[in-house]
Parts: sequence; C-alpha cells; structure tokens
Amino acid sequence: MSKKFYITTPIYYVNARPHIGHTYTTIACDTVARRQRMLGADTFFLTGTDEHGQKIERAAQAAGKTPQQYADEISGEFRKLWKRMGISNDDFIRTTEERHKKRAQELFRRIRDNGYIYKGTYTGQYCVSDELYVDGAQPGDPCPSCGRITETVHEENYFFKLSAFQDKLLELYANPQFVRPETRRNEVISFVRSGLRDLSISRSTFSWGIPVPDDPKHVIYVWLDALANYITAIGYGSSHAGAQEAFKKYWPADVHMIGKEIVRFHCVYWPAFLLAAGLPLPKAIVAHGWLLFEESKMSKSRGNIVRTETILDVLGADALRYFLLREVVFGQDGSFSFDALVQRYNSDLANGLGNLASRTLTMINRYFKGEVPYPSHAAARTSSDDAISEIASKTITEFGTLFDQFQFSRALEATWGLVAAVDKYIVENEPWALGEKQDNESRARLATVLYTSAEALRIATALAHPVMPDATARIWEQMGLGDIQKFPLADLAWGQLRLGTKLGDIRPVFPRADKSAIERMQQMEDQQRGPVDEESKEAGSRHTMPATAKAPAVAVPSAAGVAVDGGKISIDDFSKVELRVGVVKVAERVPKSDKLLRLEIDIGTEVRQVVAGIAEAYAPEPLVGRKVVIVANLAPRKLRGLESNGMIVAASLEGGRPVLASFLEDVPVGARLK
Ligand code: ME8
Repeated sequence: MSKKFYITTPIYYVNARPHIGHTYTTIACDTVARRQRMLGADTFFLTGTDEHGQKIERAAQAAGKTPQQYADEISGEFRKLWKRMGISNDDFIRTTEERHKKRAQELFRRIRDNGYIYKGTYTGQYCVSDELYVDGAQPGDPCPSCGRITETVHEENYFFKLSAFQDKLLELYANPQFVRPETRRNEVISFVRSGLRDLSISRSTFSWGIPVPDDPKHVIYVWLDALANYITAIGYGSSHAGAQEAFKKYWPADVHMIGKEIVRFHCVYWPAFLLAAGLPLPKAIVAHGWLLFEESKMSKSRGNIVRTETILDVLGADALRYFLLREVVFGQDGSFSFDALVQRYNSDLANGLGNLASRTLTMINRYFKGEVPYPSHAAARTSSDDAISEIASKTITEFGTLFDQFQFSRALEATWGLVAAVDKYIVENEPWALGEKQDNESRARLATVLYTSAEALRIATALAHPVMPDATARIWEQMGLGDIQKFPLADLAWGQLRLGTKLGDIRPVFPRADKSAIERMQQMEDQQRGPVDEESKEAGSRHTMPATAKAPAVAVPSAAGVAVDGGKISIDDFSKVELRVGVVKVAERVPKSDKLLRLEIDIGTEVRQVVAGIAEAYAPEPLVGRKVVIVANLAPRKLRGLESNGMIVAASLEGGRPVLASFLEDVPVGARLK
C-alpha cells in the first residue's frame, strides 16, 4: 500500500482578493504535493476560503452586499486564480458549505460532550481584523499582532478550557518536528509557558457564522470554525461511509503550512481543540515568513499588494513559482520586486535551464538526427564526464534532503549548481567544434558530451518539475520522454536516459525577458489600481494613508527616497507631513457620485477645497462647522474633475466606514499636529 500524504494551506479570508502573499503559500504546498505524488504517495492537497466572522460581515456591509454574496464572489476569485495557475488541489473547502457547517458543529458537540466547554461572560478587547481575543488589553489598546485598535467586547460566550492543556501542549513541542522552523517553536513554547487562559469560542452579538449546536443565539468563534476545515473537508463528522473512510485514511495531516502570523491559532488552539475532541494531532505545522513589498508586509489593508495575475500575464506561473521558492528563504521574510523577478528569470531560467535545454537538444538534432547518442566508454571518455555524473547523483540526494526540510531555496540552488556545471562542461568541451570533424574519435567524444549534457538536463528537469510543472513538462516532451507526471521520481538515477530516444519538437521554453517586462508589470499594477483607484481615490481620502503607493501622502517609507529603518521612519520624515486643524465651511455632495463630498475647509491661512470619499458615512449638512484634521501639504489631484487640495484624516476600519479624526478639547483652526 502506498504511503499517504495530506497537506493544507490556510483557508483564506474572503475580505480581500487574492494577491501574491496567498499565492506564495499555495505554490509552496502545490510544489510539495506534486513531489509527493511523483514519489508515489497517495496525496491529498487541500485549500479553501474562510468565510464567516465579524470581519467578513463588516466587509460585506461596506460593499453593500450580503455576506453570502460577498463570500461567493471573492471565494470565486480564489478558485479562478488557482485554476488558471494549474494548482493541483484535490479539494477546495468553503466554510459556508453545508458539509463544513454540520461537521464543524459535530466537532463543537464532541468537545462539549468531553467536558471542555462551559458558559460564561467575556469582557475584554477583541481585534476584528485578526479575529483575536487580546488578553490583558485595555480599551483603546492596539492589537499586538496587527497594531489596530482593539474593540471592547462584552457578551455571553461559551468558553473552551484551554488552560487544561498547557502541560500536554508543552509535551508536544518537545518534538522539534511539530512546529517548524525553530524560531516559531520557541515563540510558541514561551507563549504557552507564560500561562494559558480559557478561550471564548462563541460570539453572540452578530450572526454571520455557524450556530452553536442547541444554542443558535451563539455562533461558533470563527477560528474554531476555520481550523475545523482541515478535518471537515476530508470527512470528519460525516455519516457517509466514503467520507469516514477518507478521514481515516488521510487524517492526521502531514503538514499544515501557514504564514507566521497565524502560528498561535495553529500550534496552540488547534492541537488543544483536537486533544479535547480525542482526535489525533497533525504531524507538522510549518510557518513561512512574509512577502514584503516596499519594506512592509504585503496586505490589503496596507494597500501594497501585487496581484498574481500581472505576473502570470507577463512571465507565466512557472516563473513566479521558481522565483518565490528560489529567492525567499523559506521561513524568513522576503522582499518582492519586479526587478528581482525579471533578473532571476533571465539568469536562472532563460540563460540557465532554458539555454541548457535548447543548446543540448539542438545539437543532438543537428549532429545525431534527433536521437540520443551512444556515450563512449573507452577512449573518448574524460574525467570531466564523470565529474558531471557525480554532481548529478549528489544533487538528487541533496535536493531530496533539503526539499523534505522545506529548504526550497537551497534545494533549487543545488540543482542550478548542476545546471551551471553542465554549462561549463559544454563550453570546455566545445561540442560545436567536435561536430565539425568527421573522424571517429571526435564523433565518439561528441556523443559522450551530448549524452552527458542531456542526462544532466533530464535529472535537473525531473527534480524541478514540482516547482515548475509546465515548463519542465515541455522540456521532458522535447526530450522524447513522454508525460513527466508519470515519472517515478523515487527511482531517479544517472544513466537512465535511453540511447536512441527520439527527441520531440524543440521550442524555447523560457524566452528572455527584456526591461519592458518590468515596465509592463508595473504599468499593469498601476492601471489596476487606477480603476479601483477611482473607487479608492474616492475611498482614498477616507484612508488615513492613501491606499496605493502612488500617492504616499503620509510618509509611507518607499522608493520615494525616504530613509527606512526596519519599516520605521525618522521624526524628520514624519515632520514632512503637515497635519493641520481645519473647520468645514461648505459641504455638498459631488454630482453623480455616491461616495464623494466636496468640502471647503478653513485651515487658518486659507480655505481649501478637499474632495473626500466619506459621503456614505457622513451627510454633508451636519459637517459644516465641524473641526477636522487635514494633510495640508499633499500634492493636489483631481477627482471627478474637481481639484482636491489636501486630504481629510479618518480612521479606516477594515471593511467598515470612515470615522473622522476629531478632538475632545477645543483646538484653534490652523493648529499644526505633531
Ligand atoms: O489568516 N506574505 O486568512 P488570510 C506571505 N483565514 N504570506 C501571506 C501574505 C504575505 N504578505 N499575505 C497572506 C487567515 N499570506 C485565516 C486562516 S486557517 C484555518 C484560517 C498567506 O486571508 C499566508 O499563508 O489572512 C498567511 O498565513 C495567509 O495567507 C493568511 O491569509
């Protein structure tokens, strides 16, 4: 019986369209799943969307949609993107599906029946963006995870006896494989050692969630609902025999792959829920770092996201997959830039693997009529041939070891070491010069050199297949080897390339990208922001910081030349932003816009026209006479043909309405904020 392998991505919130941060985790899991399938494991790869909770409810409300409509739309975007990229997930779970709801309720019931749930009242702080209870925080305190101001929650809840699991959890972490990498494991250990408080696992002040069994006034806490997906998708809690079989077969998961910000939920809460339910625990939780763009975490709320589609349109999925896994050291944060992407693409793919494939196969075509030649064993053999076969054999072992430790970057580095060695070998052996000669010795030598090159190419291609499924499948076909997916990777060894193998049609796999590729991608992102921008320009003025890097009104550390130190700006940078108290003199709706108000604001020295995207939250009339804060030295821009000369400052609640900044004490008009 073949070994089973079950791997999961986090299920992504539907409050934001997918960006390359989500794509990163999905690509990493897809690569692992593909390698496992090639190694012969009965593999199940799960991804999906997380659709309940207050954050989604609010985001839907802000978009003027029902939560279900909203979730359908964004969940659809994720599925469309994964399909376009050829992601090989075996299932896609949505937490609003009936199968999930019923089975998640079953999990709740089981934990309750086992005596780990009781009713109580929660009074404390909650971060809606992270859907996180922030223990020990006071009203007005920021969330320790994302920095947003927490909200005070006072409601009747069901509590989970998390405190009962402290020792058991610490025992689990003794196994270094359970939480990886080591830095995350240490964080988790110190968090649990510092003491665990019982956890509220239901909410009763809104309704967008799965009803608590037998008490539908409550909905199940979104993290319990979401984490349950890992078992509900494969049949936990189902009465169908087939689903029960699947659960028995695939659970426990071999790997839950996640981003580092959700370690606590996966490494503390999830195992505790499973222990309470008497279910087996996942074998490993592997956390990677963040993709950064312009020095900070790529995320919707920061407005610094890069869309995956842009890269797919210009360079294709394989280029992105290779770049992310090669460039970013898995486990650590890594910066994304179009420049680095194109540079890597050209050096490693166009000039590296692509060039090796095309020059080797073209020469076999030219000198041996498209059939893999016979390598000579005797006179025409040199130590340089053996060196290549040794490097190739070593690479196979090294790649496996590194890859299985999730060290994708080093595994690829080793493989590209082989590619570079063969390149050098070709240059030194000059097969093109040998090809010009007709004597037997030259022919024998040429055969050996081209066989050696082709065999190394075959090995590099097989190893890289899970990372770049499409391009490697094409190289494999060009080598006349058929369907690469059927190749049993576990058997990969030097010397398997059969003599006389007839090559297929040879076409370039990675055409070189020129500078215009970078510009095109940048333009596409700007344009994409454009139309959203019309929206977000409207909305733009309602963000404390403008949503895009285009208009860094508030000292956003960026390529604009602002000195950055670990994402922080200096006081000098901050003082470049002129924030002033103003008073609204005139307020009226902008014709044909639901979102915009035209304001005339007296800032002491002059009256400014500001166009602000706050019309959905504020009627114009009551604003007259109100004191507001404006960014006074922002470059003017046009919105709906009206010049906006400054930006009004408002709290931007995730998915919610803007709330204008104001003062409790009386302040004079024109006063500067610093
Ligand atoms: O947290 N860099 O969903 P989410 C790297 N629904 N990875 C990133 C990233 C970035 N800049 N941005 C997002 C949730 N990710 C919950 C999970 S699971 C039971 C529930 C990836 O939409 C990364 O995997 O906020 C991160 O953990 C995940 O997307 C967060 O997605």
